[in-house]
Amino acid sequence: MLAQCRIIEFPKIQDRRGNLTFIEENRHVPFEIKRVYYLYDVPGGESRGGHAHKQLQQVLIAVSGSFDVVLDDGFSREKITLNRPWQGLYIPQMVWREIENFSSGAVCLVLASEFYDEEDYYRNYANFLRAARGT
Ligand code: T46
Repeated sequence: MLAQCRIIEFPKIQDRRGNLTFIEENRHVPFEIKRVYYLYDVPGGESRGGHAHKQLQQVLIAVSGSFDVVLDDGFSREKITLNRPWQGLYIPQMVWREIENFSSGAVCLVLASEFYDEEDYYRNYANFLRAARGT
């Protein structure tokens, strides 16, 4: 599953008045966008995430500032820094994620393929590992 995580480059319209990036479902992200949410005002040293999803696919974007995303598919781990508002990180289902090292003023915008459903979460790492490894 980690191999399916990837950085997506969105269109960037550069202008002397400032830059503009747009995102269209099923074109720039590989799913229909059913939900948008964002993380902001994250205190220094705090982290978010610490779970995986059974079905949900998401794209994370650092629309302001920067943060690190630690990805874990139950077999290997990788850390990716997001700090460019024209890039998104695609995360498919069954990938444990932790979001940490938020810069001051960072905003993490998330595009999600499904409505919010607590039943879709693995919030316990041992349970996630069992499911990911099929043990
Ligand atoms: C993820 C990272 C990046 C809702 O009611 N609706 C929502 O759409 C979401 C995302 C959360 N909630 C509720 C559920 C909890 O009572 O908000 C509370 C905090 O959620 P959570 O602890 O899951 O927040 P994060 O920042 O740890 O994780 C969230 C997403 O849940 C997760 O899918 O990938 O952001």
